[in-house]
Amino acid sequence: MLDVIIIGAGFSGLYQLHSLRDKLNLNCHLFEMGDEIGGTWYWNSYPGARCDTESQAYCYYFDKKIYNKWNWTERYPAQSEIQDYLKFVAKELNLNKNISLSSKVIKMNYIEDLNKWKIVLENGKSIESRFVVTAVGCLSKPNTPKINSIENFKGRILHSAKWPKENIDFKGLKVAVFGTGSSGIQIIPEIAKEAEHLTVFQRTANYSIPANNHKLSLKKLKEHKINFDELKNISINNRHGHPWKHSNIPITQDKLKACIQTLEKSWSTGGLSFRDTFSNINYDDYANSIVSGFIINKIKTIVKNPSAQKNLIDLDYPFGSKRPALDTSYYKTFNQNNVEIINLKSSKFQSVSASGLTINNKYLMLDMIIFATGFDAITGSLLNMDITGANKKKLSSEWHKKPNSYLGLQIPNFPNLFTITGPGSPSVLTNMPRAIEQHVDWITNCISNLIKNKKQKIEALQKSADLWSKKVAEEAKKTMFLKTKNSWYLGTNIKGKPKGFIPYSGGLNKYKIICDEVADNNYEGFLIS
Ligand code: NA7
Repeated sequence: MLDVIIIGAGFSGLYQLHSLRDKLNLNCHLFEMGDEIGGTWYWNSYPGARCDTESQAYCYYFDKKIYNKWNWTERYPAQSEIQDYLKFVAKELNLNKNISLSSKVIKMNYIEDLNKWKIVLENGKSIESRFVVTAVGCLSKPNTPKINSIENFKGRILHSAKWPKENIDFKGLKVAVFGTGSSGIQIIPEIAKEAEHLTVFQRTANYSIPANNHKLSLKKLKEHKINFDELKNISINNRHGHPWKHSNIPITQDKLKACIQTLEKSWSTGGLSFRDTFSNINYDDYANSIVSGFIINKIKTIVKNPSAQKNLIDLDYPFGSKRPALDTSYYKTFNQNNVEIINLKSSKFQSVSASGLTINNKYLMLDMIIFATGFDAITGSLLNMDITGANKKKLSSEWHKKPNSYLGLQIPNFPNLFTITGPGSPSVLTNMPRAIEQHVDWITNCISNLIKNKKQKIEALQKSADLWSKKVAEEAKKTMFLKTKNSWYLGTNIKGKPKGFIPYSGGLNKYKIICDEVADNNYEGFLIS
């Protein structure tokens, strides 16, 4: 029997394997369903796929030597470069020998009288361990919409999150893209460069900030390495785990002109730090309306076609209540003659045939349909595994009404099972590697503590999870996140999914203090036996 099974070979699984195997000397094995390591960066290999966090921060901080050895080439790392980076780290730490690829976990159950977990792979093989750590990612179960009569279509259908590994030539093709979230916003300008015609189906317009991506100079790269300790310190104290300091200046009516000038500067710098230009953008209706209006004006200036412009500014929710995107020429793409946008809100979708679809009584010939329609986020990949805990409790039943979890780390009735970046933790609201490192370190210390004290089992108490869920809901009320009815943060993009704000929005910095206090108070809220 193994000490620990880790599921998933993305950022979290790789670091968890290293920590438990090399720091605690445990017998660990990692199972990964992909044919290569990389997690989300293995699957999402669509044209234009790129991280929205800057490269100097979208990497591990736990080992300065590894940080210094790797050289990023661009301000925002592209998908292939991130995957290469993860392969490099796995090689540096000699992780591959404890990883099984093409090994999808389909089922796991806790054997109560023996206090162990049994996991079952798709190939029928089963493996047992004392602990299980899920490192399955928050955006790993793709959401493919059910479109009436789609099975009639004889052209190619692709999903951005399950992108094929071969090179796809869009030249001369008539392509449709469904979805204008971060993935759609990245893929659309790339396909528009080649396709004969591109039709974008927009259900909800999005606020997007220029990425202003560029090659990194050697000087900049050196600077990042010299400033590593400072970068790390700033990121740990940032609400979202990003390497910049929060502004403490609010947008106020009396200084509006100066505020707009500052927004202009931030806009030309580009990046997610735009959200933090002022202290109250994410909390105050007035400040937010100024920023939302600012972006709408930018869209109006960039997009020349009146009908495209009208659709792209059809924004009935405040900036930042849904995840804002970063783009490279997204809005400009709609000035191209080969690109059109159809607003699904005001359209009548009729039918799909072998070579196209009919919408608003108009037939549209298509060679390819691309879904950039997102994910069953945060809980989807956990529920995908058919998990049964103590007292024969199924995770799917336990989470039928809401995904209850203590700190996003453990679920009552599922002893010795840890969930990296699970529901109720800051996860998707952060620069993920920072949230992941915090979780992995906490889990590693927790298991180390159990071993040191000759304990066998740790389990979140029901009342701790209930209280934590309340806290998660209270924190969300203080933000703009509830000012939209629909977002994947709220679970509304998936039919039948419980509705409610899923991640902890109080900030990664505050969350870390809470987790550390829980551990210092002898794992308060957990039952250890
Ligand atoms: P998102 O952000 O969930 O975006 C998915 C997009 O697909 C969004 O515009 C959806 O509209 C749209 N969508 C979903 N279902 C449909 C149907 N049935 N028809 C038309 N359009 C649909 O996923 P992404 O992959 O872009 O980004 C996920 C995260 O990855 C991102 O936030 C970053 O953290 C990185 P909706 O807004 O739901 O109306």
